[in-house]
Amino acid sequence: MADQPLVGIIMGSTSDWETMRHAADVLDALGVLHETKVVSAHRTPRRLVDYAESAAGRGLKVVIAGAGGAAHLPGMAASMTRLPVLGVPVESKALSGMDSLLSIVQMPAGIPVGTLAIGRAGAVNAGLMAAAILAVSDDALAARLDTWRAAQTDSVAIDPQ
Ligand code: RP5
Repeated sequence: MADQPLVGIIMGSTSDWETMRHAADVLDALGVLHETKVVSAHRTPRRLVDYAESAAGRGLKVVIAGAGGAAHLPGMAASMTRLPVLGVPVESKALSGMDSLLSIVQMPAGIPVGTLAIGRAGAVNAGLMAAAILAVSDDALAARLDTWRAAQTDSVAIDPQ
């Protein structure tokens, strides 16, 4: 279907949106349909189960999950779907996102989460990586991604001042 979201962006709280919107922005720029939802591993566990268990069947191809602090959302989502899950550690106030990073990256063997950088860079790169995954089987998207990357290269000034 033409309006079928291919990427699901989930986050533990509305407070994560300021970070996770960068993943959505990248997907918008690349013309990748996506949906955004607040799904908390701790505050809305049943919503998480419903989301993860239905994700593949609803036509999603990649899940991007962002959370901060005791960031169990990406790993728990990955435990309930075979879709690739990209984890974004949101920068926390108390520990600057180190808690989020370590919570997401140290998955046990058998349930992978592709963990990105803390904060905005991680969200941007999660969007780009989701697009790259989809581009493996979508030539038009691959061309758009190549164009996006070339524009980024062209935008880098050689003069530092
Ligand atoms: C996590 O707790 C969320 O992912 C968020 O990063 C953090 C704080 O949430 P709020 O208290 O701002 O809702 O579950």
